[in-house]
Amino acid sequence: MNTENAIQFPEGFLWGAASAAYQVEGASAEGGKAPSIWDNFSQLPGKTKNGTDGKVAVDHYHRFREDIQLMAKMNLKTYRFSLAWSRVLPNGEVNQEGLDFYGALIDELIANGIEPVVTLYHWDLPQALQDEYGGWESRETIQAFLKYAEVVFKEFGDRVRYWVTFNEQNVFTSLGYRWASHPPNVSDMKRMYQANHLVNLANAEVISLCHRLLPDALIGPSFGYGEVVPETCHPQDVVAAMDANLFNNDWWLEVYCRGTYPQRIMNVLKQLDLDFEVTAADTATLKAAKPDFLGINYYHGGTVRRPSATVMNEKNLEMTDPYLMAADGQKETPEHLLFQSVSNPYLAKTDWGWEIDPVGLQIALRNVYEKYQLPIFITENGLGAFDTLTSTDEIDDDYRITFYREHLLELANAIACGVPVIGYCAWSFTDLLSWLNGYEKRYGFVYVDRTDEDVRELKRIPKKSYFWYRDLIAKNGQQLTEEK
Ligand code: BGP
Repeated sequence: MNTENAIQFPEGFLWGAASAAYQVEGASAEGGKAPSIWDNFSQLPGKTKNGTDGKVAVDHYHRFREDIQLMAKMNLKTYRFSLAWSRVLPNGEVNQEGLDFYGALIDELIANGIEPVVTLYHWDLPQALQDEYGGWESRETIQAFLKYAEVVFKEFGDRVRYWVTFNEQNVFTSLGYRWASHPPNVSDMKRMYQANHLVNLANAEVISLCHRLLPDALIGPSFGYGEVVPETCHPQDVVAAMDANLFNNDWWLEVYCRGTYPQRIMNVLKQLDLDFEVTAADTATLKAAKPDFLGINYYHGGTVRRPSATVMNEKNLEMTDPYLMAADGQKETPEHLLFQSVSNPYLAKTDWGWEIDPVGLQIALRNVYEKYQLPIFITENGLGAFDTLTSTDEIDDDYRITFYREHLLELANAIACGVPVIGYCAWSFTDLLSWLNGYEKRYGFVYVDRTDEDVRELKRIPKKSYFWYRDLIAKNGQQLTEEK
């Protein structure tokens, strides 16, 4: 289906932009804030690009009023941001200055007609919880998370309607516990699956808590979703893509939406001794919680083929389920025998090699909705690029406008196909710190003048895409039709 002549976004569609505390706030040791795991991890040699960190970031902590004025002039309807848990409860006790900061931010947004969308956890666990309990490997951390959530639900629940539980659980658990490229800097798949289970419990419990305390609020996780497609129509490639979607997407979405783990993966994990304990009480907790919406962060999907002939032949596995035949005790990675990632020759790539796949957004939205039947909120989508200032201090980021236009057309197609989409948060409003790529991988509608090494004046300069998005919002997306 296409919407050539009539692009329709729902009345009240939440046009927005998103950020995360560690990536924008700075003031990492001000206002009573304690260190988070990211404050410490970024100081480890070689972990981030040029040792970049969030000490100053783009100084949103001190400049949020200026930033919100820019948002208002852009017609932004919503702003998704995260609370730094270590600012709110630095050492387990409430820090009034931290609450006051977020209270002022929320009030300023509302005064400017901008709906706040608050993420509870965008990766910056208080370091004290990591040190004391082992972070997400301990059920104590779930209790600490619930205490923190209760504080902010009670404090801001009268003004905040939309809450996001965890940002990209799939990303922070795998980068943190498998690839050791995020804190807590661990490379151990058994520990990863265990930590992931506890985060699932925390997610479920905080949703139930929110529903108890704030019956009118809407809460859900933000998941980093990428649809996986087969490289060819070879039936084994199709099976490989099914498995990849299970491993990369439904492994989390099934738990969020149905409270159960896909049996296929549980079997594989058991075979590899990567399984983890799920008690009857855990299952009850997972099943009791139902998100009100699914937040989808969409950057790109993936393409896979069946495992190489070598792997298949070595194990004499052609045309059968490799896990039924795998030798006892082998320590392969779970994905190894099921699918191999390949690049998609039909797609262009960003300066950082990420595939650009707007149609993949339509596919993702339609599939997720068909399976899980929940309203969807696009909580992130954007393009990381090198932006350059012209001699007259402008940024002609036509490539970013093209990126957004193409993705929003596909979003409109998904809506036209019947997917209820609440809103769309571009990543990001201002330029900000990229976790591992420093300050030169720019995502914002607003340029922030700083480099990895030099904080400079942090001057804000709206880019060409800023004005394009402003006009788009003013006409609730109609401009996309005119531009076609
Ligand atoms: C998402 C994160 C964001 C943001 C974005 C861009 O996974 O939720 O916080 O960082 O990716 O990623 P990067 O900065 O690595 O380009």
